[in-house]
Amino acid sequence: MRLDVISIFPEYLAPLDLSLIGKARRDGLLDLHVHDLRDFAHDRHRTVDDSPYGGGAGMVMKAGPWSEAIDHVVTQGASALGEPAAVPTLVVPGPGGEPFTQQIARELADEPWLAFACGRYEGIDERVYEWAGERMPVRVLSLGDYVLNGGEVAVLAMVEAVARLLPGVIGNAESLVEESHEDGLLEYPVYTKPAEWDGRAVPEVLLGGNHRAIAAWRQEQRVQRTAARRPDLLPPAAAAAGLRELEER
Ligand code: 6GU
Repeated sequence: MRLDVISIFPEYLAPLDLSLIGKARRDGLLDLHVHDLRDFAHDRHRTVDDSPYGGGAGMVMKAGPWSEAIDHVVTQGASALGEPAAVPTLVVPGPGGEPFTQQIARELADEPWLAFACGRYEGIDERVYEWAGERMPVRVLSLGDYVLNGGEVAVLAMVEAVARLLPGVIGNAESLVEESHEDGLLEYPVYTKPAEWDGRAVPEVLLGGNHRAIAAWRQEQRVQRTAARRPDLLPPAAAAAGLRELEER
């Protein structure tokens, strides 16, 4: 998979050299390119922002540098892929986007080429979204209902969520299946040695070898935990039943 990231803080993406993502890059599974938006601003101060039409607080990112940067990414990427007509899916992280979920991570993991546009300040001139949308698929995606200073941290999260789904990135593919959000429930609690720690015992069922009993216990724990922490993930009746059971303990 090819990944391009455009940012005014390219150094913010340095963690993508580390851990599993760094290894995936060195193994040739991920071809990641980070671009400095300011390279596409042509005045002496390399200006990428200006005051908003209509007034208001903060600054808005200018359309010109963004269209040039995206054009550069498209041209360079298409040539590197040997497909002159190829375009990336453009992902624009922002608090006003569609919620980024495991389902969307799976969809993005099926794409051969993603480009991320990291906005800062009050956002990017709206005409960039229109212009890009006439040339490539565009997805505006949010990590959740809170505000970050820019898209860079969101890109770190999204790239990690997507890259770990690519074949070969995670050694043990089974660990991908039994995970929170893969089937709509949160993960069950896990324990390791010692069997007693701080006067706290590991649940008895896990110490015996009854695999059916263990699977049943884990599934019940997943429902309980989802009802307690994320009732929004359950059908209303299941959420209510799960909570009743919790209260009865
Ligand atoms: Cl994706 N970007 C920014 N700037 N803030 C956010 C976000 C994204 N998701 C939640 N808050």
